[in-house]
Amino acid sequence: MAINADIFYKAALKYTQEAGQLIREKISVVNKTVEIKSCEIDLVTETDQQVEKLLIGNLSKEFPDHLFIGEESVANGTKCNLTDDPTWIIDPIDGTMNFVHRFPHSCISIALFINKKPEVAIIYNPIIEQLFTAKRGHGAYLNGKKIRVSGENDLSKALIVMEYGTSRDVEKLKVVAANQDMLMSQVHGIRALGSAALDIAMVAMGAADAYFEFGIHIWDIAAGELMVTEAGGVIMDPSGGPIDRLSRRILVASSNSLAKQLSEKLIQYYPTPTD
Ligand code: LIP
Repeated sequence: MAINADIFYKAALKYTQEAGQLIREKISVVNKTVEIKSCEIDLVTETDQQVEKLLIGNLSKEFPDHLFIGEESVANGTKCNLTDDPTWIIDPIDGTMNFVHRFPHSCISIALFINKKPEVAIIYNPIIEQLFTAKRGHGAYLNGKKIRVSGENDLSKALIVMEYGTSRDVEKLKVVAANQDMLMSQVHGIRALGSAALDIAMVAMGAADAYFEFGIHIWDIAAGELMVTEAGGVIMDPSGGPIDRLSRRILVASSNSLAKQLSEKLIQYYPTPTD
């Protein structure tokens, strides 16, 4: 039976724009109150908690039978389990470290999965007003304008996005640095925005050609998956195999050929559930 995503999309858009107001109000606060999560560079602020509460509170009222996977709810002990049931996957502030530093690249990332497939996705940076939206089968948009990936298929002409992440694990940092060194002399350039959702959105809009990371969580990439595929791009495991959304590993690219070239060169890292 075809899913009428419009109702879900309209509700998600309304509450995401409302939550965006909270972020706009709080970003300029100089000494924000932060709590440390898994390590001293994995932080959470009051605003992360407030945005997640606002989204889950309102969406669960409108759709009482829907389930939720939220970054902060999972941090507080809720199970992270994707079933066939309608499930909203939420990162209230993707790019929390940026938010803490007032670096204007943070966003709300929200996606609705039904039968383990993304149907609706929104990535909203309320600070510089970038609203990325997608509905399955209806394309991807930035501020209402249709977006497409670059289609780049030559690694030597590619702009690559990669991140260091929130882990101080020595082995992981060695692999990230080695990949950066290896790529530096072979591509047009390397960038890091500090937000997986915005990194993927850059590929979806054709502003970058590929992004990969080890150590992200399903809430960092859930909306980005539909955004980049509706914009004509590809998503997979960094080794070139199919994506496993709970593996904490991702590669997206503007073409299959570019993804293949990149995955064949990458030094692989397999995060444990806790690192
Ligand atoms: C962030 C990710 C980013 C990663 C950071 C952090 P958060 O998510 O979006 O890609 O490099 O370490 O995990 O914690 O800001 O929601």
